Amino acid sequence: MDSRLEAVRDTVLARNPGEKEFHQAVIEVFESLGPVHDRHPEFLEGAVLERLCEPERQIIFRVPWTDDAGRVHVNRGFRVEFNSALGPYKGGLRFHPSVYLGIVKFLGFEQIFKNALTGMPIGGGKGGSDFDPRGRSDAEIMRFCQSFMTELYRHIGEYTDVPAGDIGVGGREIGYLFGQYKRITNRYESGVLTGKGISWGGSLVRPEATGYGTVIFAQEMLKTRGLSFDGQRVVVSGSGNVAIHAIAKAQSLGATVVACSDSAGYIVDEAGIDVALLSQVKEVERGRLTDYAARRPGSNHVAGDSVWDVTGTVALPCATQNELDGDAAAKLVSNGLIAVAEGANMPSTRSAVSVFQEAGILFGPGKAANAGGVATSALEMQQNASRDSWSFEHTEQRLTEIMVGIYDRCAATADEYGAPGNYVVGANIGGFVKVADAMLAQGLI
Ligand code: NDP
Ligand code: 2IT
Repeated sequence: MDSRLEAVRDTVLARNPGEKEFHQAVIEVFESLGPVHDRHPEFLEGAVLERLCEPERQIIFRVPWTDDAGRVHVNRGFRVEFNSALGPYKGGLRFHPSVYLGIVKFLGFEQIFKNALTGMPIGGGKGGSDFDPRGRSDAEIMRFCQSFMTELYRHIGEYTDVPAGDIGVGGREIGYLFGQYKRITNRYESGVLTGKGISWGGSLVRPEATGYGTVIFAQEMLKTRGLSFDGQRVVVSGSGNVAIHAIAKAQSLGATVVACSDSAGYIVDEAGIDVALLSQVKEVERGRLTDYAARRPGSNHVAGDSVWDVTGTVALPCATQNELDGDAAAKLVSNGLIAVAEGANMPSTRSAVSVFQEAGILFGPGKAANAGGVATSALEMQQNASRDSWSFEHTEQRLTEIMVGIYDRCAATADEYGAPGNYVVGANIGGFVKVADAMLAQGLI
């Protein structure tokens, strides 16, 4: 890391003790930014990095709710409004027992650069709760969401902060959250949340957008080697929103997706994952991958072990942070890997990224490769602002253009800074310069 940035890094680490995922995300970005500060000394003089690492506002609140037996539970809610240089804070809500401030801040920090790369007018934020939705009834989910929004509503708005989904938050949760916001404020403010249902202000393609976008980004990388998805053997982690649509898109382009996972294990299906069955099991029935294996002849379920043990030419990590470490990366490389595109946020550890880069693997970092979700959220905001709704074809075309644009920006920026093919450098510098310029233009805020 550039020595001028080390002191800033040390201060950030000391001011935010115990937040290891936030530290990791900050260090990973700082490692790319030395050359930028040679060209732009005004960023150092304006203390842009110091300001960027300190969220504009952090909200932590109590979320009390009752289960179906009438027992009272208390969870913790978060919304970190990280940076509004480019637009209202924008980013998802995550409901998962692992959520604490360090996770929300890593996600919010990544979101600043990701959102800048989309070229859309959106700042960066993230939120969530340590609530565990697993095994909860719809009525329990609804009461939790209503309680969560009863505090959150005063901090958000279409021009202020626009949450959406992430792990554990999908269309059902956004519905309950929107209903409570409307009830408290007496406003039908469509643009306050994205990921809404299609009949009440949502956008076509938003459910598919992150997974589709990840595959589009991977396809652009493959083209540089004269390759496409046709004939690739793809391994995917996760089996939620991002994973399911990444699998569908990769297979529509001629790949065979032979494996996907959840937190209990993975399935191998050499004939190619049956997306309709996977969606039925995971999205409709909210079941487990063992249910898929039981109903799909020729597939098998492996409990416990890592999905990265499965041989593939393309890997799409679409589950969670730090799910792919250096050992897994080395195994994938020795098994013939060509490309990795991150559908999840920071799924590869720093040592995994080094292994991929040293082996010459095409590597698309999450803040670029998974930006299709938030970009389509911005398209949802556009439709809401103009009280319009676009066709699937038009919206998908816009998504494709945005993803190719993000790829081109990452590739061109990597070239410009003397690191051709290094999309980590391209994404970090491309996102940072845009936000830094806007921050300086807006004065000391
Ligand atoms: P879902 O809740 O729909 O699915 C999450 C999947 O990841 C599930 O298969 C889940 O398994 C698995 N998973 C979650 N946590 C863990 C864990 N600690 N260990 C192992 N597996 C885990 O979430 P999404 O698909 O929306 O999100 C997946 C990733 O994509 C996240 O990193 C998210 O931040 C990122 N992302 C999401 C976007 C979106 O639009 N939804 C946009 C951009 C990025 P199980 O069911 O067993 O918990
Ligand atoms: O990580 C992400 O980009 C998301 N979870 C989507 C955010 C959004 O506002 O659509």
